[in-house]
Amino acid sequence: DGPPGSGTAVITRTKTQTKRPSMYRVLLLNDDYTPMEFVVSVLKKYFNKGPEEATRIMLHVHQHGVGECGVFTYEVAETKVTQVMDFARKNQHPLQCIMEKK
Ligand code: TYC
Repeated sequence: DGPPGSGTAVITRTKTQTKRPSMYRVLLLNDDYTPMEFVVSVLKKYFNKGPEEATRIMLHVHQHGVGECGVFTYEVAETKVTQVMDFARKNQHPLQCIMEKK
């Protein structure tokens, strides 16, 4: 409570703890037309994967329909999706890149 008889309340403590940000998976989707080498190049260029990891992820997407490129905060995930979609469109490939909340 505040000063006696004032009819006011005083906030004595605000929340100090910082919340951890929500994390988002960035996924690649399979299609029948995007060349395998192009998908590998995307994983190297935008997700900092080496050649072996990039190939492993690409083959997983090719065989299972979808695969994870990485997990990021919202803004970073959104930027990756935009960059990959712009790069695919520029090269006239139908590759789809999406994000989903973990
Ligand atoms: N399925 C494609 C092919 O056979 C390769 C491919 C892999 C395409 C992964 C998209 O996200 C993808 N050329």
